[in-house]
Amino acid sequence: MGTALIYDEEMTKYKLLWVDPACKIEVPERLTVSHEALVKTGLADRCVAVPVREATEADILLVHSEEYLEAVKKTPYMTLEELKEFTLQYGDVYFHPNIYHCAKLAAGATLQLVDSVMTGKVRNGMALVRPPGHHSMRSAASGFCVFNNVAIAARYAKQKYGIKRVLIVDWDVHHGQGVQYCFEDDPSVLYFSWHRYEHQKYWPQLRDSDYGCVGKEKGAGFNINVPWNKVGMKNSDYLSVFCHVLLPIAYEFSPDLVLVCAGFDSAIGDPEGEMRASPDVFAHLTHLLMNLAGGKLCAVLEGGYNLTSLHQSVCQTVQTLLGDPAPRPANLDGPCTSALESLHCVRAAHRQYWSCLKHAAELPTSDFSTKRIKLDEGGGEEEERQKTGEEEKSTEEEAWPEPPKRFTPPVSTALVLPEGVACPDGCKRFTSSEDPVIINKLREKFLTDSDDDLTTLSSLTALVEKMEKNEIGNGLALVRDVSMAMMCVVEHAATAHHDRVLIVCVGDAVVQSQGTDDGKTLLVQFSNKESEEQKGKFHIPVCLKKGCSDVSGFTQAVLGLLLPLGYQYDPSLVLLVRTPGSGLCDGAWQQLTGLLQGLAQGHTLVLMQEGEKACVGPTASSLLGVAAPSLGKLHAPLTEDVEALERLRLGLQADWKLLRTTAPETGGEEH
Ligand code: Q9C
Ligand code: ZN
Repeated sequence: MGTALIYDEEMTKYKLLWVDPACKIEVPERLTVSHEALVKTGLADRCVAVPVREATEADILLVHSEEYLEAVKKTPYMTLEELKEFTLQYGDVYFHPNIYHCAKLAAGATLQLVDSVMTGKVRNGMALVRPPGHHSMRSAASGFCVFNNVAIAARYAKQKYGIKRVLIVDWDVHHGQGVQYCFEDDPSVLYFSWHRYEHQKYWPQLRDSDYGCVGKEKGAGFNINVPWNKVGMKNSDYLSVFCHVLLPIAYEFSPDLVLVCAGFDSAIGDPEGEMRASPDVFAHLTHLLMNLAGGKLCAVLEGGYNLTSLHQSVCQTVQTLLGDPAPRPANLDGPCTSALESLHCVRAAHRQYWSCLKHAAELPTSDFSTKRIKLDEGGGEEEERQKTGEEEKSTEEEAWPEPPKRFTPPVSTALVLPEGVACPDGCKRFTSSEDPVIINKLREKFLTDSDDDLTTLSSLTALVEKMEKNEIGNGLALVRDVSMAMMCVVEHAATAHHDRVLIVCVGDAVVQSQGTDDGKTLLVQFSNKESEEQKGKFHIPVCLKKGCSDVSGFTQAVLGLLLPLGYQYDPSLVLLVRTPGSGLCDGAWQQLTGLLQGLAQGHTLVLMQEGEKACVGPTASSLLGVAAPSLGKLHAPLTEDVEALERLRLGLQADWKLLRTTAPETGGEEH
């Protein structure tokens, strides 16, 4: 199952024909540069090329009014003066004799992508389109957008394929107000957007873009706005919003299809966004969405105006859709105070709608909107001055390193299996040549004389080395004694140049905590054992009342606790251990396996006890990059579990800043 790429040069054939400083950044080269980069890196060749088509009138009318369509339809016949005149009624957009044609192709390309994914021709894909769509409204063009490509696609997918729930993730740096207005009273389409806001000082300067706009009537709770009130947001800020807002809600919502308003003006170097996230953050954002909706994900280009950061970000996104392991995320030092304020406000605004947020901290009485209201009234001059100073600084061109080359290991998934257990398709059965010296060492260290054990352990050590050399991506071993195998891997990893190992333990394996406080290993253990005390920064027991059998509680722990810990720890190897009787269902286990592959360049080694043969197939498929099946709509987790998790997070957030969801001095004045 492949990745679709939809592009047509025709969409480069319109441009700004007069002088307009607000529009001069939206150039045809945005598309050519992105496409050329995909060709040059060989990524385009690995995709399934799908042709564009023109959206039909019926398609366009799913979102837009007849009057608006009729008006736009006339633009190909207008003179330059008439085009200018026509443009004036809208904000920050321009028309050209060929833009109507391109706008039909942009919407049609998006629908071709939806068709390819929904019919199973491909698993996922990206459409490179111009003009973008997310600002355009029922009867208005706006912000370079003519037709709302993604909004049309959401309605189209629901109508044509009868799907119940669509998630739209808008990671463009602007608020897609057009998408919000289209679905604000519709609970079947969940819209998430983060955007530069600066307390309503930034375009499009709408109150409607603030966190308090959660949707209307039946759609209340299904519109999520994350306003950025400062520029300069980084990878940590983006990833913490994913872990603490978007993903928990998205998993609870359980979409049948994910559409991404994939604007890259939220990346470093962009003159509009002025944010500082590196292009490889999009590999992670993409990866984190790829296990929703059974992997059905359509990314559609929106903004992105720094040609370099744009093409780098596009390549990161497409390469991730293709299934290549994501690069290790660097410098995740936790979100900034302003991002934490936003995070806190959004979680508080949505806690009444989503059970995953029920225990989010309430908003303090002096909530942050007071600041905005003061600004509206002409106050906040002090802040005005500060902001001006900052803007002078940020106009300096900022350089950033080119994202490191990502390459796929020659062997994706290697399995160490006892004789008689079949090796699933696509995986390689792994045995090491048995070096007697190594065998002897292992015999002494682990006090075992079982030849089977020794063969397994020596294979495991060889596998760990091959992962470090990137010759093998990930692996799975079915072993007689998981605890012994785990100790063996951890010891060997250190000598095999693995700097940090994240151990994720599902169930109550006997875990020796000795040696885990030097930071070389971080152990996170999920079980129902009545609370073991937390044993320092690097040994974190997560106690769930019903162990791992409550999918909701478990998922919440994975998204809000394990992922941020894992991202901040940045391991070079993930050791995922499953003990018998953990109670975890296959689906949740596959989600866990899939999500963890965003870490350590995808180097995950799974250890399972011999009796769990039945789980080899599902695990191998997740390791191979097949999307985990959807867990379905999640019910409310157990209150005790949520409270326990919240306590755990609070206790750990001094050490692990990516766990924070509130600003250090909530409601305070500092930034
Ligand atoms: N400097 C998209 O990214 N201009 N549209 C804002 C403030 C409008 C962006 C002016 C930017 C529209 C798809
Ligand atoms: Zn944008």
